[in-house]
Order: sequence, then structure tokens, then C-alpha cells
Amino acid sequence: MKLSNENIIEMYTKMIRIRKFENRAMNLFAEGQIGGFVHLYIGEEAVATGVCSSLRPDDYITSTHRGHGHIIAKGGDLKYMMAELFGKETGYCKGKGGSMHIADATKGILGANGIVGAGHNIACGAGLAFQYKGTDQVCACFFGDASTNQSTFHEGLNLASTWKLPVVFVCENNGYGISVSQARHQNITDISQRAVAYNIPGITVDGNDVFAVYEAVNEAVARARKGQGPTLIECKTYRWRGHFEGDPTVYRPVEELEQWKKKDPIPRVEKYILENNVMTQAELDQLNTDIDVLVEEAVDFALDSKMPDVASAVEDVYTDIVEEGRTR
Ligand SMILES: Cc1ncc(C[n+]2csc(CCOP(=O)(O)OP(=O)(O)O)c2C)c(N)n1
Ligand SMILES: [Mg+2]
Repeated sequence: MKLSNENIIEMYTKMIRIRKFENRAMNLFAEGQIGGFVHLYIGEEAVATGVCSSLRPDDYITSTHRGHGHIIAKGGDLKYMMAELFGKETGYCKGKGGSMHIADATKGILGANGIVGAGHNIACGAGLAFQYKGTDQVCACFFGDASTNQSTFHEGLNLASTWKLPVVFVCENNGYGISVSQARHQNITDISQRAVAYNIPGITVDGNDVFAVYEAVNEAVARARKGQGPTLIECKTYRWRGHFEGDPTVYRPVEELEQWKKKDPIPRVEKYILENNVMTQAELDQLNTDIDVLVEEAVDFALDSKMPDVASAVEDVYTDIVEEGRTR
């Protein structure tokens, strides 16, 4: 599959946006400037990037508790994201949601989610809406390896396959559900095998190879747009940080992390870019500097923003929107 230089630069930009945003969030959390829980995506950037680069702006995604990468890759604004992490009123959820509840309906981002496995059926709902309206939009559903043991995974895949919903199920197999390794939480190694039970295509790809993810998702998206139903794509990857910031990660050997760091998805793309003259080293450096500036602007925006008023805690709890023909 031939990607244009523009496509490749866009993918690389997304990946370093995610990495730099998260490195900054990691330090801010360590300094005590960000509260709550922060689950970092560092090391997994090729998955969100490969998936979202296959989508159109009017397509949707559902995300997880580890959602920064998905949201950035789908076009989320770093300023509003950072402000939300800080709990400021300018954040995506007016500072009331934090890292795990960032959503942007204008960009088809149906939301990060603290409930493991919640995305599968939300994605089916989006897919059903597209089918009902007769559009050719699709919804990509991100979820982790451990969530494939939840009933929602099976319900979602069953429904999507039976109704041929335009959903692409993207499993981010990072080998762990919190401290429990995949070998201890399920009796399979390739989660794509589970597609057989729903008679849909299932494929496993190297989740640290952005081009491999892109290619697999592109094909799945094309099927979904044509009304041929869902696909399950398993992306094998690894999270570099603990399950959450502050997790001492005593459950995994240091050597395992070191091995995966050698498969860092970002230098792989840089190598491709330089070897194929997509950009010069100077252009790569400039792009990195530009993103550093963007991230610092996001931090400044968050720091300069106000904390929400206490009274706002009870705002936006109920909706005023009453759909035609329905009562409140
Ligand atoms: C319904 C539900 N059960 C349990 C939890 C607690 N919990 C939070 S993250 C997590 C593990 C998720 O692992 P995985 O799906 O592999 O995603 P990863 O964190 O590896 O990205 C669990 C069990 C939860 N948030 N929601
Ligand atoms: Mg996992």
C-alpha cells in the first residue's frame, strides 16, 4: 500500500504529539500538579495513530481509561485536554471529568471511559445509528486485552456481526490487565482467535508498527463502509509505564520492558522517514520542536485557567434537550 509523504508526516506528527503530551503529563503528575488517576499510553502510540489515520473526520471512536492517545490521534485539542487533566474549567468536561472522561462529540470522540469494556456496546450503538441513517461512517472501538474477558466484548461482537454493524474492534493487547499478565487471565495468546466465534475476520498485527496497523484497519474500514460488517484487529504492544502513574510494577520483569523499548514505534517511523527522504533530519528536529512548543502552550493554558466554581458541580447533571415526540 502506497502512503503519500503527507500521510507519513501526519502519522509521525500524531505519534510525537501523543508521546510528548504524555511525557509532560507524567512529570506534572509526579510534581503533584495533576490529581486523580492518570493511565499513560507511552509505547502504544502506533495503535491509535494507525487506526485514526484510517478514519475520516466524520467517523467515530470509543476510547478507554488509557485514552489520551486515542483522543490526540482523532484530533483532540491538547489545550482542552491538559486543562481537563488539571481539573480546570476550560477543560473538555469543564474540569469535572479528568483524564478518564475526555470526549469531543464535534470530532467523533465518544469519550474515554473508566468502565472497562464499556466501549464495545457504545460502538455498536454508533454503528447502528450510521446504519439506520444510511451513512457510510464507521466507529472504531479501542479496548484492552483484559476487557476481552468482559461479557460486553462478547455481546458487542455478537451484535455487530449479526447486524453487520460498521464497527472496527481494535484490541490493544499490551500483555496485562493491571498486574495480571495475559497468560494468567486467558487461555489464548492471539485474541483475534475470538473472531471465529462471531464469524467475522480476525487479524493480529504488530501494534508497534504504525504502517501495519494502518493497513489492517484500512481494509476493515473499507469492509465496514460497504456494509460488510465488523472486524476484530488485535494489535500486540506494550505499555512502558505502570498501569497507572504511581504503580510500582513489581509484577513484571525489568528485562521485559527493556526488550519492548527496543521496539519503540517512534524511531521506527523516523528511520523510515529518513531512509525514504520523506523529511530531512533538520525537518524532523523542527517538527519535534514545534510539538514541544504546542505542549508547553497547552500547559500554560491549563495553568492560566480557573478552577471551576463549587456550584458548577451540580450543573450539566440533567439535560434540557427534549427530543421531538419524547417527554422528559
Ligand atoms: C467494569 C470494570 N471492572 C474493573 C475495573 C478495574 N480496572 C481498571 S483498568 C483494568 C484492567 C484493564 O486492562 P486492559 O483492558 O488490558 O487495558 P489496559 O489497562 O492494559 O490498557 C481493570 C480491571 C474497571 N475499571 N471497570
Ligand atoms: Mg492490557
